[in-house]
This record gives sequence, C-alpha cells and structure tokens, in this order.
Amino acid sequence: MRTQLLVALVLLTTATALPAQEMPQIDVPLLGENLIVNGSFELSPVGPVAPGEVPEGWSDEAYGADGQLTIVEDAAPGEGSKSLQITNTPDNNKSGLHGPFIEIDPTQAYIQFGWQKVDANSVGFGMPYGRQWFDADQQGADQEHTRSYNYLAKPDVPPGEWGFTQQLLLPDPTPDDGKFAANEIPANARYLKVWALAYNWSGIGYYDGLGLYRVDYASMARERILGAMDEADADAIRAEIEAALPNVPEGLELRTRATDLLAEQARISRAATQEQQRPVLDWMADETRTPEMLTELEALRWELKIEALLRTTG
Ligand SMILES: [Ca+2]
Ligand SMILES: [Ca+2]
Repeated sequence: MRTQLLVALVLLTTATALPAQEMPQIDVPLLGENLIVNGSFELSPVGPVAPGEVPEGWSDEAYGADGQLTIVEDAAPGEGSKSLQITNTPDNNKSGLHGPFIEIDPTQAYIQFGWQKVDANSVGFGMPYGRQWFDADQQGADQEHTRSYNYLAKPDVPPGEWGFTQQLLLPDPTPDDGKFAANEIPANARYLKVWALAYNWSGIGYYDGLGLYRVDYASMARERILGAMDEADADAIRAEIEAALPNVPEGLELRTRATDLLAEQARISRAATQEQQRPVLDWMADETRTPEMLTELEALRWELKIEALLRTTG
C-alpha cells in the first residue's frame, strides 16, 4: 500500500513540474500540453493585429473585427514577455478573442486559468474570461433553462494590477436536470471554445498566460483513497475480519454484511490502484464512499469480536 501511495505522489510531483512563472497557485496535477495554442501570445509579433485578423492559434475577434487588438511587450506575468492588449472606446466598447474548437472528454477534469489586467484609469473590470461548450455537432451544448457559456470568477485585484484566475472544470454530476453550474462540463459537451473578452466598458485591458489543461484527477483521487485506507490500517482490519469469518455461522446477517463489505473494500482498492482512464464521477463516488466504508469496516471488526465472545461464553 505504501509503495502505491509513493508512486502516486511521484506522479503528482512530476506532472506539476511545469514553469512556475506561468502557473502560480495551480495545485492540481496536469496532463499533456496546454490546449490553448498561443495562450501567452508569444507566437505573435509585437504590434497592432490587423482588422479582420487574429493572433495565431485564435479563431475570431469577438463582436466583429474592429482592430482593437494589439500584441504588446511589457512585464507580462505569463510565459515570455508579450501579452494581448484590447482597447475599448465609448463607441466601440466590446472586443476580445474566441478560440477554435478544442476537443474535450466530458467525463474527465480540466482546469482553465489565466492572467488579466485593466489599466488603472479604466472603469470597472469587464474582462469576461471563460468558455463556450459545444456538442458533437459543434452546436451550443445548452439545454433547456441554461446557456452554453460560463466565465471564471474575475481576479480580486484593483485596476492597474495583473490578477490570476483559475477554475477546475468537473463533469456535471446531474446531467438529467437540464442545467450545469459554471464549473461543470455538460454531459453532451465534446468541444469548447475559449472566450477572452473585454465587454461593455471603455478603456484598455490585457490578457496573458491563458491555459487549459486536462487534470490528472486519477492521481489525486488515488492518493486520497489509498491514503485513507492506509491511515485506517484497512489491510489489518481486513485480515482480522477474514480470520474471524469462518467462525460465524452461515446465514447470519453479520456474515453477509461482512462478505459484502470486504468485496467492496477490495473493489475500491483495486480500482484505485489499477484504473487510469475511468470517469471522474466514478472516482468521486469512490472518494465519497471510502471514509464511510472504512468506518463500517472498523465497526464490523468489533461486532465480530463481540459475536465471537458471546459464542465462547454462551
Ligand atoms: Ca506572454
Ligand atoms: Ca446538472
């Protein structure tokens, strides 16, 4: 058990060994590459983005192509030195970027994060950064009584300061209710488009270090589940129950319950050790169940002791 835990910890450490500068405060293990191409705007030349064009890796300028985008070079907090500048005026107060379709698996976990700033003299924040979900036909994944886009919470910093924001995206646990929360992935979603907007205000705003990664949820859940079993000394309790069981008469409710619980403990343990790609919701169910199951296992050990005692004295 300790070896498995160690392996999980090593995986956790290596997966997060990414440039610290680009990802402050990210405390979940990441898988693979940044799914946002040119999210830090380092692939683009410094200067105004021509009207009708967008920086490499992006799909279209939101709300039309009015030449409000510029790649600037300053002390950008994300990777490299460049960032995206968006200029809004009273007459032209909406702009920003939409990304291309990014294929996702709605059963897995993702994290979206990024930096943003508005100039000190700007009114309000007004930099909605988020995503739109699409189904397999690349139509909006909204169902009745909901909408297909959500935004991250805006950073808690005053105008003039770069603020970092991040959001863990998890599968919608209730796909049948026709709605999904801001951090939930609709069950019918197969794609998303990142939105980095400056909406309905006048002034200058910036984006930098935008990221979207698959999260290695399995390694986090595995560590929590196996760690809880290790701490509760589940293997020892299990051995004790297995040793006591042959003395419990057939047909006793206690015996059935013990057999079921041992089977469940073995299943959760095996799944946590072996399964890599299973749905995040299955991991979450096991994470929720594990502490309850361990409490029941411990109680069962005592019930069996008392049962044995009663049989000896009776
Ligand atoms: Ca950058
Ligand atoms: Ca739901």
